[in-house]
Amino acid sequence: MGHMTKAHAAGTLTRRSLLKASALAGLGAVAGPSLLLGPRRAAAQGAGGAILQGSHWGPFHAVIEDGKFVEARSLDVDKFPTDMLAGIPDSVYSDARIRYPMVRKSYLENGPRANDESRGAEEFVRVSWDEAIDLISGELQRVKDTYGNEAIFGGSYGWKSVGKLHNCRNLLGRMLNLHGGYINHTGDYSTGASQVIMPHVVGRLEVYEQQTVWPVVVENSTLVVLWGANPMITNQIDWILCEHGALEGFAALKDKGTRVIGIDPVRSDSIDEMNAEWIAPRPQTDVAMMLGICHTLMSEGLHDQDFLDEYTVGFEEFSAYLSGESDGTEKTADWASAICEVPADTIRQLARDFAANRTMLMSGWAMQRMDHGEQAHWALVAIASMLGQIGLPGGGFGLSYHYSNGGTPTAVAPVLPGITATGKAVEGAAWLEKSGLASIPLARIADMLLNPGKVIDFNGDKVTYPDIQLIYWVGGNPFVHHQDTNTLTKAWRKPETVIVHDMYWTPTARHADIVLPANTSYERNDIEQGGSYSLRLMTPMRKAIDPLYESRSDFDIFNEISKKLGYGTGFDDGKTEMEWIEGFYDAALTQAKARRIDMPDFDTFWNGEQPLVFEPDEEGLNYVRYADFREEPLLEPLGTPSGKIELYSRAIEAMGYDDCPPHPTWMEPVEWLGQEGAKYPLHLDTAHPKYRLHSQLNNAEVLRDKYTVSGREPMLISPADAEARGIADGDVVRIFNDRGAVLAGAVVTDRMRPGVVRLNEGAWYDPAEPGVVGALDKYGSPNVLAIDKGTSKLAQGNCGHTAIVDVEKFEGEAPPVTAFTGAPSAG
Ligand SMILES: Nc1nc2c(c(=O)[nH]1)N[C@H]1C(S)=C(S)[C@@H](COP(=O)(O)OP(=O)(O)OC[C@H]3O[C@@H](n4cnc5c(=O)[nH]c(N)nc54)[C@H](O)[C@@H]3O)O[C@H]1N2
Ligand SMILES: Nc1nc2c(c(=O)[nH]1)N[C@H]1C(S)=C(S)[C@@H](COP(=O)(O)OP(=O)(O)OC[C@H]3O[C@@H](n4cnc5c(=O)[nH]c(N)nc54)[C@H](O)[C@@H]3O)O[C@H]1N2
Ligand SMILES: [Mo]
Repeated sequence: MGHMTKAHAAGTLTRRSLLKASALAGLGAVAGPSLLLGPRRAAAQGAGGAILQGSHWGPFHAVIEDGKFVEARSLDVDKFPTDMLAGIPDSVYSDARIRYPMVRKSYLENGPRANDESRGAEEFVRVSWDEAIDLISGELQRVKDTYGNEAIFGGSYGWKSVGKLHNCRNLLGRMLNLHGGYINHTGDYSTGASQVIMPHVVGRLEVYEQQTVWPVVVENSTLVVLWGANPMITNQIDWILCEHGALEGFAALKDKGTRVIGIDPVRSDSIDEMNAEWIAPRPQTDVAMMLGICHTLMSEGLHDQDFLDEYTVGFEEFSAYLSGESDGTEKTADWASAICEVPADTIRQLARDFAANRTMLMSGWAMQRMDHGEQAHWALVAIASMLGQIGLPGGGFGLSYHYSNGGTPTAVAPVLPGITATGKAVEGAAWLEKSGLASIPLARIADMLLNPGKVIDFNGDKVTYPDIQLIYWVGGNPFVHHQDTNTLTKAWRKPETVIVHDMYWTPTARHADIVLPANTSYERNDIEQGGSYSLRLMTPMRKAIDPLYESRSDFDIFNEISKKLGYGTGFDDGKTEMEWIEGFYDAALTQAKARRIDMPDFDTFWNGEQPLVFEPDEEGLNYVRYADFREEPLLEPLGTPSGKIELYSRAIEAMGYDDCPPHPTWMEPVEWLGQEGAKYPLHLDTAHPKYRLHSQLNNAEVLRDKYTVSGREPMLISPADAEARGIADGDVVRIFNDRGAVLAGAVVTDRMRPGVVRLNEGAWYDPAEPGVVGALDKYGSPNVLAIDKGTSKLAQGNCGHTAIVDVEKFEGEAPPVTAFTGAPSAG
């Protein structure tokens, strides 16, 4: 078959349906002027004018005028290019760009530990590259000699940039492994709770796996539920290159007129776009609502006992909990309603509708990014098990329809290898590579820094915190992504040295001792594949412009440090950038040959004007998740101890955790709106932003112009809550709780359930008094307000969505935002 022909159009998708979808107001996913509605542009300009590149936002042509990168122009293979492309050139040239190697003044003058309270506050001094490399290699050696490698934290979590070679996190790990090792992290902020509990429940990670594909959903599902998912927005990006296939899927679903229900305290862009029925539970109470649905299914005899008998274990224990036999409380719809504030009749009707239809329960991840977050997806699996549609076309549940375009049919394509942290090839998913001496659950980082030697529970194990003296961070932004910024500010003072590479003066870079300017992926050569599940695309990422100022690639920086430390060619294996890239391609080519997949030679690929496009075969087009297990439960058992879906887990029971019982259970979060004597009246929803990838592109002014209010991050609030506080649309407001306070700009909108305000994650922390614990954040980073607590002893995931707050109109003159102005000093 031909694998490099035109992009595959999923299922019943037609060009007409795309046009229709794109013309609809409110579809955040459909980009502006360049797309669909007008005549297509010529695919590529002449050589030098437009250079094929790639990003988390999709492949694009970097349009170069007079040596300047002026436009990231979408390609025809991308049917739903994102508005965020417009922010790419803008961010590259933004004032926030780090220009030179920089060292905090007193650190440079007095050495490690110098005046560490001024981290984040003090000015930086420019140094030469030679000085910077000397300083860092000397410091890595000193810390190793003095404290051992266990004192070096290289866990460095974050979204970096795409590219198989310039994978800065793996490059950091590679350098530190040469140097004897480091402390790594385990888990991530995305699915911290779910990725730990799902293996106990269904024997797989689940959250990062292919979904029943879109053509099958469109054809078979008669009811689709977006349960705490905003796929129109969150599918704009991919962990690797984005190909936006799920947006084609949703367009086809809409075209068909399939019924969609959205369960979310916010009427999201996706709910609007899909014309979905909106059900708005009180935040953090979905587990109770799910139990009410399970109870209704059971009491009305709508559950599939045959499925439960054959494919699950533990329904007996779980049903004893539903009936109240085990704990004295019957989990009726009325019981659930009192907690989640969705009318009991609605809960009962949902149960009946789920049972009467071929129902696909699509869940996002916010629900597990909160206290006791393990329970939500377990309870969802319980509903799906009782419905008995798991493994049927268009039925069951899916935990990745909103992420990296899950459900886009998997193409027949080779897998590109990439640079590894250990220097060894990685079996299976590359991000699961084990590297380093030990790992801590990453959302416990502040706790780790503050409490060396402390022992915590984690998924049946004990983890002892190391005593960290050196932090090395590349490709992540903890001063934005980690919960409770003020505690982090305190914790961050603890190590003797903090080193950061970034392209931009992020809040994290500002809190370092040594800051190095990385170049962007548009200033170096690389190669990448996309999407994560579909493997539909492969593209060269050809250097589009020369590195700005004195920026260098992380590869070159770590290579120099490694050489300085005496590791010779241990880091680069004696190969150049282009030799590495060609090597990755050739490995893919070898796989392709063995599988009879057409692929051109490297030169043809590298000089191509368009990405390679791979097509799915019949198997890919018809994939139904769990169909194999349903057909052959004995031959295709799940990876759980019983081989079946576990609605009761003996393994979890054996751990004996009070905050993670052995079956899906409602437990009150540490703080929530229904709490007796709740100290603050509003819940803070910190969902993912429409015009950013977390904090990336916050420094792009063209995008900020679309969403900021008075130059600040927008805070969405219901008309009732705004009126009660005398807040008008456009006002500067102060959002606060015991953990801190931020300014933001009010957007008064009926999209918000009363009692809930939204401030998106990823907003750059902008302290009015830099480095000071408790400083007012002038721009609006929600993590100043979110709690720093593990979801439970099982997963220790983050609780970014656990925060109650109050809001008031900010009186007086609001201090100007300075987060995006660049170095906090000359240079
Ligand atoms: N309250 C709350 N908090 C949350 C969330 C939430 O929902 N609510 N979501 C969480 C989730 S799911 C996630 S994944 C995290 C995201 O947290 P992060 O992954 O830390 O967020 P990013 O903004 O993507 O940070 C990536 C950083 O890497 C830099 N970078 C990019 N490419 C390169 C490179 O080649 N070299 C170097 N040296 N640097 C590079 C970018 O400039 C940027 O500063 O946030 C989490 N935090
Ligand atoms: N544009 C864009 N896309 C992204 C990202 C980005 O930063 N920008 N980040 C990517 C990453 S790393 C990740 S992990 C994923 C994140 O994917 P998700 O975690 O699924 O995304 P969120 O936006 O945090 O939350 C999804 C929806 O859940 C709702 N929600 C919040 N609390 C509750 C609740 O208590 N109950 C219910 N029922 N719903 C609730 C939110 O209002 C939101 O509409 O997105 C990815 N995609
Ligand atoms: Mo994430």
